[in-house]
Amino acid sequence: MRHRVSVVAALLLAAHASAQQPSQPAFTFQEVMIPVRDGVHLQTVILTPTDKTGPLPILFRRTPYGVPDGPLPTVPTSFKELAQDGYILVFQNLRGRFKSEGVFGLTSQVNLADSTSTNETTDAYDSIDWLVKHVPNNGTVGMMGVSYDGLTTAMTLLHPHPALKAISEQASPVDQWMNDDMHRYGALRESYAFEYSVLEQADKYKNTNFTFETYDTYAWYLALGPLSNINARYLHGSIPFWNDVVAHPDYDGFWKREAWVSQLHASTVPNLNVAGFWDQEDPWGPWQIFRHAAEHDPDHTNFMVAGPWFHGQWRTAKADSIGLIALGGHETAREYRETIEAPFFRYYLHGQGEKPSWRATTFQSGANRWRTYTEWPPKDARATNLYLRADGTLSLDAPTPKARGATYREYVSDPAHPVPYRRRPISPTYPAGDWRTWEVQDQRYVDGRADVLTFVSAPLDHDLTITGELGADLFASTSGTDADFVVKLIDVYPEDAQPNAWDPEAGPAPGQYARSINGYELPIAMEVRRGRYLASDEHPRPLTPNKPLEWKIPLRDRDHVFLKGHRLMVQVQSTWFPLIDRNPQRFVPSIYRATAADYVKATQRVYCSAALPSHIVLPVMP
Ligand code: PG9
Repeated sequence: MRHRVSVVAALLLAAHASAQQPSQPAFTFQEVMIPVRDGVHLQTVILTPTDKTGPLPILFRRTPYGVPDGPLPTVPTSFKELAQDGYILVFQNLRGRFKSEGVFGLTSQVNLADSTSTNETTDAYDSIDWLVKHVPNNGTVGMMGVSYDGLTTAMTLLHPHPALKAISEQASPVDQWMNDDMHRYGALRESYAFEYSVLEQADKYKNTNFTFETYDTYAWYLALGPLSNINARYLHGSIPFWNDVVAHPDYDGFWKREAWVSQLHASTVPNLNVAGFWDQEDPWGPWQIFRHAAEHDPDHTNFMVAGPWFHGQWRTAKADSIGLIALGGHETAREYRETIEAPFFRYYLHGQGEKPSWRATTFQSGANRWRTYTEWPPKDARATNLYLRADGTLSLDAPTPKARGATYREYVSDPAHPVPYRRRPISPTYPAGDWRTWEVQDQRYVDGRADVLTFVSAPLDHDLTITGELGADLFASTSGTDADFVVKLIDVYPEDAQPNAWDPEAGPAPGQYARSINGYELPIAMEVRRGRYLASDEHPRPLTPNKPLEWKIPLRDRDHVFLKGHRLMVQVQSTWFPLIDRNPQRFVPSIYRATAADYVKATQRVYCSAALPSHIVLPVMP
């Protein structure tokens, strides 16, 4: 198959359930070209299970990554739990991808006022209309998918076809300037935005992995210099989405139109939103869809599930760990599919079983247990400030005006030596590599760098549970006129969290020492903010050198237990490269037109005084 090796395509690509080759394929195969309202035809594959009779629901997925090119011999692992109930699987390439006609815009714009315009909402509507008329079915259609396929699923909420009875959007982005794949509050996700644009727009007929000249992509991005060199040296204006990114640095009409979720104000179709707490691509969108749909949800059809997962990990065979972090013997992916996803579609598409009684279900990390909530965030969570102290400690006590000593900590941020966002060498984003689990990487690799501030608490004398939305409230200044601040909240494991796995006489085998969680610094929440957008997303402004400002940095929804004996840590830094492009630290009208001379060192201060008390806001459960 032509898919990129990605969890996005895992529904099809996952290891097959059975090692034995069955005598007949699990699904029959049919390829059709479905016409939509503007006459474009979309390449669509219909897979009908061979072990079921009678009218079945259709489960539809719309993707830019390619569809199966033949019958599936066995049931894919990630679909096993659903397959027991029986679904006709339909896969469609988005307009402009592979054999689908039209142009692939890599866009989420929807103009509901113009019924003649086409977009992912109308293409889904027209395709469902065709499917229910041409494929024998039980009168119900469901949609589901991860990431781009989650986006095309979620966008049906804006104008659903009447036959669409349930969807599960999983890791769908909703506003690519605010968060998820392409930016974080206007700070460009350089490596992702660039490599993804190439992946999907270099060649209509395949997913294209950019070829780097250096083994370590950190070195490639650093040698690249200013971002304008991407077009000048490599793309030459050939990738439309990249051109859009660099033409629209600020939150202008282009990005606001892309933010399709701003048009969603009700739960229009029963929807199971799924998010990963360590999703390295789209951790934020599902929570926004959940909140927007909750604005009007009288029948309670809007649900949220979140777990300890990287992007799409809930579609892998087990997910009994993420990186080195074990999940208490739970096979979280299988358990999710068996006890949540399959019953959800069974209820809405087969009319069997019961509607979920909860609003949100999470797999709570640290404690490693499933939790259900009748409301999210739970009301009993109490906002609690964790203060950054000038002596490098963290404390629940605010600094007092009488406290003596330093009132801030400072470091020099140098764009010529940016902090790597994960340990070097950094593999390309696609295919494979270490991208999927970088968000759980042990942060000891930057601890002690002169341009990373570390604050750490005493060991906890009781478990500390945080459930709900977190945020950082930094008081910080820069000697420059623009700056980034990155905040990380970290769970520090005790030095003796687990017994050594080796014989004390023989010592560890090569590589084994680093595979322990003793002293591990596990990121729980990380985010960046860019100074030019502190006052306005639409109209960037220079910062006043050395003037302390309040930097509110949202750290998203979480459900984690810091166990007794663990310590909390906060790290603050001003580069996170090449995940986030380097801020020149000198204000320029557009960073995408900055020259090499614009990138300058700056001294950053983080204040820890009674008047300027930098802190993290934790939703602490009683
Ligand atoms: N994170 C990918 C994506 C989704 C939507 C838009 C752009 C990129 C994906 O994995 O599909």
